[in-house]
Amino acid sequence: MAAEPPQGPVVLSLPQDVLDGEVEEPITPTVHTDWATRPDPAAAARIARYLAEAKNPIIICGDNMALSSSSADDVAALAELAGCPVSQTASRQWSFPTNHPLFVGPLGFLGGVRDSLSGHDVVVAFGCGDPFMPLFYEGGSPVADDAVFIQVDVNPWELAKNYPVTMSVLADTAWTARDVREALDRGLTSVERTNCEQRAAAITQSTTGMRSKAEEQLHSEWNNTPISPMRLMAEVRDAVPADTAFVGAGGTSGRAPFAQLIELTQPNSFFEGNASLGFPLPGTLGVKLALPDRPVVGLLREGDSMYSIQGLWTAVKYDIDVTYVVFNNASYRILKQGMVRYLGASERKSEFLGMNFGEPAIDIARQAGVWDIPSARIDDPADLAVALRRAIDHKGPSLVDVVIDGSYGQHF
Ligand SMILES: Cc1ncc(C[n+]2csc(CCOP(=O)(O)OP(=O)(O)O)c2C)c(N)n1
Ligand SMILES: [Mg+2]
Repeated sequence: MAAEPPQGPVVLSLPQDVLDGEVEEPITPTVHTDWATRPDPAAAARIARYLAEAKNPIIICGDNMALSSSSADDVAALAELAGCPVSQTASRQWSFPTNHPLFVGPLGFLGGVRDSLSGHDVVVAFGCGDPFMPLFYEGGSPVADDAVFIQVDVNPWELAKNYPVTMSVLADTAWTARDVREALDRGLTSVERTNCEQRAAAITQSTTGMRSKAEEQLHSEWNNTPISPMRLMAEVRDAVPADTAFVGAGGTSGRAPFAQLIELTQPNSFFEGNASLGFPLPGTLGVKLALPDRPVVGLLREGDSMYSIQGLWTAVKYDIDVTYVVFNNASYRILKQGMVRYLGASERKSEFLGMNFGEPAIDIARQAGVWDIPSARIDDPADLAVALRRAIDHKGPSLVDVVIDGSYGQHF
């Protein structure tokens, strides 16, 4: 059961008398089910037809793509032929190369999913589980009523469950992307092929523009004090080795800079864990244990870190070689943004109650110092590069706690 989709933790609960009992049982080896299934050719051909006739299609990637190692390449090849932008659900890991010219970034998070999908007449979700998880209820489906919505997943649990779908396909995401691409290639008329090529060129132009806008923003905020989250993310980007896996994205302050600046080029490079507080700090240790040959960097946030601060002890106890960078905005910033989004900016007439940490400061570097983890608290942008370099070079756990600009209106 644990080895079949969706995989993940399984709890076996045994009563005490069973635990105390003795049995004579032969131990039989485990045989893992080969679960990768190819889609029905008719289903693949139908998806291909929808894509061929679409005016403005979009592909959404999700966690379950990670269960088939070639999904990212296969979905990319399909998107290139179909002239399709590729987005990503707000989820635990990202399964598409973020430097791909057709990658347009993740779906809206604080309730902006409908905005992200507006104008798209064909939406194909690959391995997304529940594809839409906005923080705030948006009412109904974010897919337009007259749009085609197709779910493809290896796990049937969320297929056709919460939103009206045109098609739902239970199959391996890599196989499906490959078969749909082949069917599309066979079936495209020359006019359709030209439309696809023109769309791909237009999307590439737009994502190139988005990237240079991000670089401009970075440039304009470079010398800001307090430190701009854009600068911190860029310094992280420039300091880490190319095969680094990231855990967390530095909370609300880091989320947009992460999407704009960090290039994830291989699978298993990002584990967001954005939903439940307390995951990224110990999660970084878990990812390092699972990927011992890769550098692992936890992009923490200070509020979240306080939910599982004892993970620092575990890091020292087992000498786990990870680097932590804390996006310390001294606040529960997401709660401020959530209130503004929910009630509207005009409703905000007083201070945000209980959302600024104030004194005593949440000083994660001092927390790390308790167990002699090499750590630094940085508030001068000029000190960032050296501190990050030192932390990354250190063998064993290390931490850089960065005091950043926590103003709530930007970087989301
Ligand atoms: C276990 C748990 N408790 C409470 C929440 C509600 N919650 C979500 S985000 C947040 C504040 C996060 O603050 P911080 O980690 O500093 O990140 P920031 O928003 O400042 O980037 C809270 C209290 C939650 N998601 N999970
Ligand atoms: Mg915070």
